Amino acid sequence: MKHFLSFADVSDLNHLITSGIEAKRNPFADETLGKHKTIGLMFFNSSLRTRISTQKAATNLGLNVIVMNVGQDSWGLEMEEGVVMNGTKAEHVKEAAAIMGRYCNIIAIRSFAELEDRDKDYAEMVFQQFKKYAEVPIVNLESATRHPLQSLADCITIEEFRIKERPKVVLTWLPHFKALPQAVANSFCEWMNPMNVELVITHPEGYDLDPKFVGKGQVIYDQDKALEGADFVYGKNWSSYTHYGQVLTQDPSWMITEAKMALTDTGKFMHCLPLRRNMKVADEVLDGPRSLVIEQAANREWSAQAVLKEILLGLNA
Ligand code: AN0
Ligand code: CP
Repeated sequence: MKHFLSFADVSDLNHLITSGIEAKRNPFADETLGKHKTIGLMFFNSSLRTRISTQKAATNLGLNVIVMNVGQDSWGLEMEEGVVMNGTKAEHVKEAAAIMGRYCNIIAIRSFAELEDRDKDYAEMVFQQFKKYAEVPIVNLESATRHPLQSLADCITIEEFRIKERPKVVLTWLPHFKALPQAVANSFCEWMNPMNVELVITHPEGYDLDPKFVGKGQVIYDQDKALEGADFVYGKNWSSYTHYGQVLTQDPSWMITEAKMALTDTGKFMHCLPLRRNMKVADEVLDGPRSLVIEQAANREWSAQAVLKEILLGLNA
């Protein structure tokens, strides 16, 4: 594996899932693979899980880790080419990426959607610029349109908890007052498509995702109907893709409660976290036996380890 930006960089999903599960059983089996190599983690946005799990996974593989909060620890970065830099950004990505590429053997980046200009967000400029100028493998720690390390952890979690050969997996939109990106939902769909699952997506009208990510997922606008017989309920809020970045409704009836979970086939509840309790999901679900959110978050370490291992094998080859 060279870069890890999206599912397109994965040649064998089953191998990656198995590698994650093996890392969980034996975290230090490859503890010398990253020896004398450095990974830089660059955060343009906040993080708890991604920051710590990726750092931990890299350490398990013997990598040195540098973590940087862009714009706080370092200078603000200009991404556009040919501009007069008379604004707040003190450094251009051309220099910053080239220099980071000299210090680091792998660069991992988190840079969320700004939710103002859809074409701009979906062009993924930050990642394209780092890929172009850093000349080392780039790892996606959540970009404007995707969160693939989360999706791999989700695949691992579903693999661990599936009872049926082909479980029904329902991605449901949840109510929230803030505009959040589509990245987690997009990516979840992108990774569920090749899995042996029945993928159903439910959300209010106006919240349709980019069809490129939906793939063979079935869209049902009636949440109760969609939840019928579900084995896994995957909750997430996202802002509108068509009315880009807008919050069209905060309808509280979309919150996941025990009554909603009762419609499923003793389904399990998943969410990438962070989440606001009793806005998106009721305490009774999160604190009850159906919630997988802690297991799911713990699996972020193993998804990161599986990906970093593939990249290191590529670098060492
Ligand atoms: C982010 C999002 O929705 O993309 C990160 C999720 C992992 N969530 C928030 O900003 C609350
Ligand atoms: N799920 C996830 O990526 O969490 P953080 O934003 O805390 O990293």
